[in-house]
Amino acid sequence: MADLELTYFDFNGSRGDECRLALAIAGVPFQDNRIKGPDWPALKSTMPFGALPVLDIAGKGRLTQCNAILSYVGRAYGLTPDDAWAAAKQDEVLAAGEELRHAISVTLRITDAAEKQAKREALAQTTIPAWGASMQRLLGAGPFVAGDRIGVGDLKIFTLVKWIRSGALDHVPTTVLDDSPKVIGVWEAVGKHPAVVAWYAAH
Ligand SMILES: N[C@@H](CCC(=O)N[C@@H](CS)C(=O)NCC(=O)O)C(=O)O
Repeated sequence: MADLELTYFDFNGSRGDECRLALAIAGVPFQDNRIKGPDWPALKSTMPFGALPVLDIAGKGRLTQCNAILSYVGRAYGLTPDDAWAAAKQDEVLAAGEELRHAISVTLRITDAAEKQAKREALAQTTIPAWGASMQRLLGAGPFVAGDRIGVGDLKIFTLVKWIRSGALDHVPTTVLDDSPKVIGVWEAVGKHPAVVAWYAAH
């Protein structure tokens, strides 16, 4: 077993991808286990919370919950500031990011087209821009949450903005966060980070 094994689904996005990016930016070698959809039902019951991502750490054990994984990687490998206040500001972004992700994710399971459209329009008109405005108020001069040093909070913002701007969410305009330019700025800065460019070139 590798010292670190990150297990997630076989696509470049969401909760597992931000953990992969953290490890890649930190320059830590890890086994990148990518689970194909058909293999998931048999694996699900073997996961502590029946969900991914999970990080297996040699000599320690198995860690679940994307924010806990990001916090661990950040603290162990230099992507969370040493200062307690600055570290808590990263945690704040992680938690706020999961709130938005949850609000969007529940609409993925709606099967009634009219209901889905109504819920997505509410996200587009209220939930997402309000989240963007709140996040914008948290951010300073940038380009990253902590200034000129990338941290795990930036990866949370990056994967969320990437998802929203991908056009994958019907009834949610890709421009929905454009009134929050500092949030968009974090997405742009992470996307240009050399380690992120190199990671996506290889995956
Ligand atoms: N609270 C968990 C949520 C994990 C989660 O819901 N993961 C999704 C993928 S992003 C999953 O495993 N879905 C498959 C399933 O629940 O069967 C976290 O933050 O990691």
